[in-house]
Amino acid sequence: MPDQSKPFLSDHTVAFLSDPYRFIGERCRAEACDVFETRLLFKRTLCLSGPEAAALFYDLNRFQRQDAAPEPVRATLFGKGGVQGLDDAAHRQRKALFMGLTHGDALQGLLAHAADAWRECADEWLVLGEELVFYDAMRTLLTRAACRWAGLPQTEGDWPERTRQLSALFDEAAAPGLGHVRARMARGEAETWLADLIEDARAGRTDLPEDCATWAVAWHRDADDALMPPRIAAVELLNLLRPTVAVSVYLVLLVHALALHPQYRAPLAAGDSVLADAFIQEVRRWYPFFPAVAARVRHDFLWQGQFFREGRRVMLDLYGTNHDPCSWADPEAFLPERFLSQTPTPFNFIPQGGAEAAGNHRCPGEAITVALMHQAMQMLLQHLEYEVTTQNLALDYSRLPALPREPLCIRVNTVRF
Ligand code: MYR
Repeated sequence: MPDQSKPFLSDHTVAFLSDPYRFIGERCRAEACDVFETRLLFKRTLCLSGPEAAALFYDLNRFQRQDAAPEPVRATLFGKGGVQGLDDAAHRQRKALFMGLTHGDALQGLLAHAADAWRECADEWLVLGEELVFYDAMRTLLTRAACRWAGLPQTEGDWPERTRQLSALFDEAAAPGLGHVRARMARGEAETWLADLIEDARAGRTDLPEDCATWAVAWHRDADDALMPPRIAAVELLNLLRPTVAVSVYLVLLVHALALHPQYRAPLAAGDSVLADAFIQEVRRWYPFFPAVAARVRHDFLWQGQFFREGRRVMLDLYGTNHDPCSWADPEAFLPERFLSQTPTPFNFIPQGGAEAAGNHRCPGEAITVALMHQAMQMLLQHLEYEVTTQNLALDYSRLPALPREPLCIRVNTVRF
């Protein structure tokens, strides 16, 4: 098979990191292609964008996930040895654990804890009477909900520390210099804390309830029928806690969208659930969240004239695919109504990955994300009266995760439960 790779390729890591959400999509559109090869973190990398490329990327015969994410991502955001880097039967078995803990009764349990945390926090905000940095407030609220749901023994005094630790894993992973070091340290501390707890649970030294997520992780059996090593179990428990706290990013973006598009507030406050679905999906389509996902080529092949060499890293552009003009009319416009007439496919609407979750590598936590966004919308529009006090709402697309350049602040004037 002809390898048409260019013999020399300059490194584009700096360009990628300065605009991580738009780097792949803009180049694909400029060159009218779905794939190009570049060098990122000094390694040749094939970058893919668009629904056809997404369908290719999730072909499990062509790509695998082992060692796909760059080391800095595994050392902070994902952890090492977790579900994101597994393939085939090992992946399916581990994924079943996550599917069980992110749907049905487990999802309802998390929502109930989140509802309690909203009530507690809203009372605290009212007593404080000050402007709230909404991202900080949501990270605290979701840390409480996630840790209680997981059955983690907690004392009230732990919340700031646990919020800092869990937030650092996604909020500082891509930060320059010391920020990234803090993320690595937070991962080490959090894994030690949870690995000890898993060992205690298995040895009968805790009074964890048997229906909680920590218990399910502690006693999950892998495809080889063995319990996970405690450190890997800790990584997987963090794969439940961290993304739940990271939904705080989407909750900031939800408030941002409500502030910029106030015409939707009245029908949403009146309980129009069809519009609420559409609005939330449009937030997930329009706003940047996770920039790209990675895989490695299983065997040599040719696609759209591009040679895919075995072992080469491939990155699929999530943000750019959600803004692909072939799939979305007027993709840069924020139009919730588009979801009333257009049914998204598993490959053109991929804010948390494409294909399907159980047997492939789509994020299993999508239902949790959407449910927490619905709950937040209801709390904000039906149970609170608040005003956004930040003047400049411009987004910082160079930040990972992207957020408003100036922290989005709200003042809560009334709470009604
Ligand atoms: C999750 O916790 O899985 C969801 C996180 C959502 C936002 C994360 C965006 C940050 C990407 C970090 C890349 C790290 C590069 C070293």
